[in-house]
Amino acid sequence: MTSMYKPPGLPEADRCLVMGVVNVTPDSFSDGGRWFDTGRAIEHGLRLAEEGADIVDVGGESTRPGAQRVTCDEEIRRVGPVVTELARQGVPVSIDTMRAEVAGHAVDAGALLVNDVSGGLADPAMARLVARTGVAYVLMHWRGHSHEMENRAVYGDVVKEVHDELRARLESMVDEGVDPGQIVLDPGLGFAKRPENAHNWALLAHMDTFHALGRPLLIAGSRKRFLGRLLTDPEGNERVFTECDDATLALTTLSADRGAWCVRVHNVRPSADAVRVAAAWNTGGARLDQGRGTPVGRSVR
Ligand code: PMM
Repeated sequence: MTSMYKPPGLPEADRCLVMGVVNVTPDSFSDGGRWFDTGRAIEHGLRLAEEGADIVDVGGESTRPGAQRVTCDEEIRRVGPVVTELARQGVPVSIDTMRAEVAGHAVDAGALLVNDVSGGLADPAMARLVARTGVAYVLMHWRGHSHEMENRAVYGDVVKEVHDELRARLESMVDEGVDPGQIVLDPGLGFAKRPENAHNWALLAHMDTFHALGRPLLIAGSRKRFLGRLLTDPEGNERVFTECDDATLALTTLSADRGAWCVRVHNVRPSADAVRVAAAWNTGGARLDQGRGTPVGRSVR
């Protein structure tokens, strides 16, 4: 099953897309510090595109639980040159930001997608920016900034509440002039969701509920703590995130099979293969028979 929706300006494929992550930060969940240098971040983004990323997501602010915010100027300093250079080299770029000003800079520099983990709640100017530019927009379920999200992870029925809150945000963005066709929804795995309460698994088990909102879905569980928690060893030690890429791959395969529009991952190549396997399986190889295939990677230089 593949998603039937095509947000504007983004790559099209008859399969789930893969978004590769470049965190230009010293302190992210899962790869903090490794690409905190403009040159290395650009090289990494190019490598992810060559490994099969359909979109490269560039972020300059960590959203790990407890993280403090960076200033807007610092965020622009981190992501600006990376977005500019990747876009110049033909890579489809997404900007991971909660700030309209950063998003505006990135769109001017060639970003095709604004990935806002706050779903428009952190910056009241975001909806206007998205409406004015017509850029594709990921609206994620969010209940507050990193320092407060743990306390807000309280649910009676997590699936219903996340669904209702996403729908309310979707309606609010549309009221502010955004075309619904621009919007991709994301249940926000790990954001105000507690790994010990199975919130994340409940959301994944009910993807059909989120499909019913009528928009493409982005699933971003790569290396998140609920995977490490699931893989706790007999001594009670959670699996560290660096050892969660096989579990992430399983998540990609299942998400693609359940109709996700895109998965966001740190280790691109295995997921790029998996989405092709899922598509071939679900079409009985129909597209392969037509000789079109689904080539991995792109020449970007
Ligand atoms: N998670 C992180 C960052 N950006 N964007 C979307 N749309 N959805 C997510 O769940 C999401 C995101 C945090 O993960 P990282 O710091 O390991 O990249």
